[in-house]
Amino acid sequence: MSSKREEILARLRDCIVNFDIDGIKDAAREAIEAGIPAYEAIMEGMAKGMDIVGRKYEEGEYFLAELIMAGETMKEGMKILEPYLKAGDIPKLGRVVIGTVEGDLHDIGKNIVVTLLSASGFDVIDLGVDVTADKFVEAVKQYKPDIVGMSALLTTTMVNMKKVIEALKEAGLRDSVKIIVGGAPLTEEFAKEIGADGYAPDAVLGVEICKKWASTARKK
Ligand code: B12
Repeated sequence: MSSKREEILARLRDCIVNFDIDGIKDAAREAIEAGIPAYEAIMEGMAKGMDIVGRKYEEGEYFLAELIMAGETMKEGMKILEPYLKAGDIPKLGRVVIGTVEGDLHDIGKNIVVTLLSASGFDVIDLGVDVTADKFVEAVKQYKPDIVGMSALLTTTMVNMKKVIEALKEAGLRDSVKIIVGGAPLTEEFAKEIGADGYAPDAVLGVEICKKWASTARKK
């Protein structure tokens, strides 16, 4: 049983690293048939694969296309494993409310961030695109997230991130969340200027920052 378990978990991991969509479906089904809890198959199998993909991306061996393909492969595996997850099975790292800011319809990058955050164990509420400051404020009231993520791809819309932060301040909610921003035209300097807590030039580094925040929050 134990070696069979190891073999299936290794296959789940390798299928993510090699973007093997057919393979991941077979491996996910076999995991269930072999009695491996869905949670273990996700965290000890697929998520380990995503860690490797993230490292390869940082080292320049993989590029954006590979990140997207790994994310798609993970989604296919999740479709099979998710129905077997028991409520409360996954100890969540925290909750993230994320969206592309008002006036901006670009969501490819934001969606990668969403996929990687989910794969890392965050509970992610994706507000979609063209999200107004009011919608962000409402979502923070409703979902009480630990982190708010914002994406912008246009120089004309990145300024709307500041509006969201101001609106959160006005609603008395600013200090209840950490704020991370990203998107091609942004810089670390801009993020500081608007009062965000973090900025990342890519999804992998963004998730690392969120994980760091989650671990310091747990230590408190
Ligand atoms: C695809 C695309 C579109 C698609 C969007 C489809 C979609 N569903 O997203 C469509 C065709 C709709 C589009 C429309 C427009 N676009 Co356009 N588009 C692009 C393009 C080619 C690629 C963007 C992209 O997806 N990149 C790939 C993703 C993965 O990268 P990314 O978004 O940067 O995300 C990564 C990081 O930035 C980071 N990240 C992103 N968000 C976040 C959030 C957080 C919290 C964190 C931590 C990290 C993070 O992680 C991601 C992964 O590592 C870019 C050019 C370019 N090369 O960037 C132009 C570009 C962004 N568009 C541009 C323009 C001008 C427009 C239009 C105004 C064109 C027009 N005249 O109609 C419209 C605007 C529509 C609107 N209101 O939003 C300009 C912007 C110029 C500027 N500086 O403002 C660009 C730069 C093209 C150019 N060179 O002129 N576009």
